[in-house]
Amino acid sequence: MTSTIAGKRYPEKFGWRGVLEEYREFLPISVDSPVVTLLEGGTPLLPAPKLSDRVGATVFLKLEGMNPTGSFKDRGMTLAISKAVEEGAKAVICASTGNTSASAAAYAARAGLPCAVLIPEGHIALGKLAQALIHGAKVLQVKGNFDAALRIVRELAEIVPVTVVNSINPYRILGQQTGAFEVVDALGEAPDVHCMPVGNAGNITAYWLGYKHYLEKGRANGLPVMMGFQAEGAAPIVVGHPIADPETVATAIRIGNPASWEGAVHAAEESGGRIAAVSDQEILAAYRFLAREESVFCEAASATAVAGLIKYGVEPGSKVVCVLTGHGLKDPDLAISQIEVPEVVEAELSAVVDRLSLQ
Ligand code: AN7
Repeated sequence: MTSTIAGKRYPEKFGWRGVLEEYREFLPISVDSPVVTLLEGGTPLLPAPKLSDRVGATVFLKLEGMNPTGSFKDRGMTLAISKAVEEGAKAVICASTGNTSASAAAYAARAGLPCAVLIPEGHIALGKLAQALIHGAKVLQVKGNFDAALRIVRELAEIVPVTVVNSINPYRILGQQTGAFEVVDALGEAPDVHCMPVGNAGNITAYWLGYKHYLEKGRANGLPVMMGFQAEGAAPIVVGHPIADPETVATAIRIGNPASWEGAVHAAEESGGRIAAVSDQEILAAYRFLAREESVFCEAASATAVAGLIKYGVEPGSKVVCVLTGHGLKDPDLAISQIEVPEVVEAELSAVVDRLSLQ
């Protein structure tokens, strides 16, 4: 038996083939469409026993940090870049709080396309900047926030021939639906409650679309209640108007005017869920809890999903999925700020024995 990846034949036991090949029938690609893939998706759905005990439910963590560039963005980027190639794009561009730029840079490099990136000066995690740069993107730091950078990207695309790969590109959302497909495939049914962070609101829009799409196709027998969480200082959807100066420790979701605002509101309303806010303190507490109790090192933005679950709770016994959108290693500075810096000792057995209370 063989299977196809990006137009080439591989042995069946090669394994996971990336989201476009695995979910081809649910996505807008034809047999002739080019497939630019880094074998994204197929991420673990990890049971979380301590968190389950804490909230009185059965909780699973969707580890999106296990994607090729360390975040969920790869699911949408494989489709957006594949389509850009199919449509003869000459270059791609995005504004980003970090993860979109890392993913765009990697997939553009794979496709041999130039990639430009606008980031808010001084407000992206160093690991993400390193990724965009090492994959060869042309990076500009804008003296403003994400919303300003996205506005410039939209305006630029009107006057130069460049394909925007932010989630205003519909292929990004369509590709990100595959996260919902995988959750249902892993559980054998839709969860009761789905918790996730909300920044530019593309991902909650995509998951809701994906759950509904799978139900329509007869692959699921129900729909979850969608719970989206914003950081208190960057919670435009919760307060009901754009925020001019969003601020939060979770820099990935430091966004004041989300592009998919309507999509998030629709997902919450139609599913009987809500969009709610959590404080930076609550986010950091969830971030430490996940690392210490569940051995999952995720981004602060990702921990927002769990902070919201802990704060707002669920019906006892519910089956809950929290999407942990990005890997903690992207921002080691934040992790270090949350712990005590290791003590320095002499290179002698006695000095080490004295300091470690192991006896
Ligand atoms: C780890 O990279 O917006 O609500 O420019 O990196 O779909 O925006 C990142 C967003 C959650 C929010 N978790 O998702 C970008 C960017 C992480 C993220 C979100 C982001 P959306």
